[in-house]
Amino acid sequence: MKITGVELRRIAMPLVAPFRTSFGTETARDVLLVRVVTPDAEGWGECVAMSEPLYSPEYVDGAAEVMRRFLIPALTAPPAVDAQAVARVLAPFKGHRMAKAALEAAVLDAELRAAGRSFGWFLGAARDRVPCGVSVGIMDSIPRLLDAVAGYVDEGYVRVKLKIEPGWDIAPVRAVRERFGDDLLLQVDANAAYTLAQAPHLARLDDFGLLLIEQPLAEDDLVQHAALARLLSTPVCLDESIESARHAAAAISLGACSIVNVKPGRVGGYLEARRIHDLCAAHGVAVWCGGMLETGVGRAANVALAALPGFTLPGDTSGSGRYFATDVTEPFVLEDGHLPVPTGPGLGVAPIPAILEEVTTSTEWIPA
Ligand code: NPG
Repeated sequence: MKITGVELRRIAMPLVAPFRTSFGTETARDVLLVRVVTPDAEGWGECVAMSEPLYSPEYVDGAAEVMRRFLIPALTAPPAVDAQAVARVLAPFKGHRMAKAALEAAVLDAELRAAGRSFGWFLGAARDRVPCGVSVGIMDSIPRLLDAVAGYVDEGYVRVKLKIEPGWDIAPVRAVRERFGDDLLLQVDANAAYTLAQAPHLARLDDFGLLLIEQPLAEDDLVQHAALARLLSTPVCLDESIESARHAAAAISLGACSIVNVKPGRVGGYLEARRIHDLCAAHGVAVWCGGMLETGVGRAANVALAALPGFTLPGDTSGSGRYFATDVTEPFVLEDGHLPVPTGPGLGVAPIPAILEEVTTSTEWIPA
């Protein structure tokens, strides 16, 4: 496939409610969409970098800059490129995995649309719908948290993840357990907010029958995560620490985690995400699909990935309405706690032109 050019499109998507984590509060999603144009088809990718480098070193302006200056010229230079080749062509440029993932997804989408095949087919989806969890931000008070969780449980979410940080951990978890009972699938996510010295405190979470504790320590603390895992009965899951299949292999050998959150943007794309899935499956390590407040473009691909057989835990693949009043694609709507895996060519969804125009803040065309 010869790439004719790539469009970078920034869109502003207000969130239905502020989303607070241990690293910051998001009130709107500043999204960079990429549209790869080829003679046969065009494809979309969503870059999951946030406006500020608080979750990871990448941020939206930086992603746009590295794409226009280095990644897109490298991708459009060869006479032809396919999705399998994207990571290799971009490998000389260090890091910038979220930027690379968006470009790879757009090339894959174009390729699959041209072939009339879906993401789910390409990745190896084993089911036609996936069970959905919801990630609940840090709130001002426990009554507010309980109201929010009650709303999501009523909507049918099959698993709840609570964001935690020092000062907002044991009490909210206890309150949610007491109110919703032991059958609620419940997990917590610290986004690297603790140190190993706080292990005795984190061990108090062991009383609440959590599915897992996600990324308690800093992203480069693999050895400390292994030490922590030995001190907790709650399974340790890693997110920020796992940027590649190599990191996953190292974490598993060290005993740093027994569960992995797979986010395609964080690991450089859906192909690397599938490699992590395969590696974890071979080691009996469960994986689940994380979320980065994606629009329907990124969500479609995530739902396809979450349908692979090793994704044995519900993901942060919530319905569009959990994030946005109006999604840029046709909305993903929960049915009985599940989302259907799109079956149409490529992502199976595409931005709706009129909605896209309304939310666009800038566009840039980068010809080959
Ligand atoms: O449902 O998409 C979602 C949000 C899931 O909690 C979620 N994402 O740390 O995993 C995370 C967190 C996140 C959101 C991280 C935005 C970075 C940016």
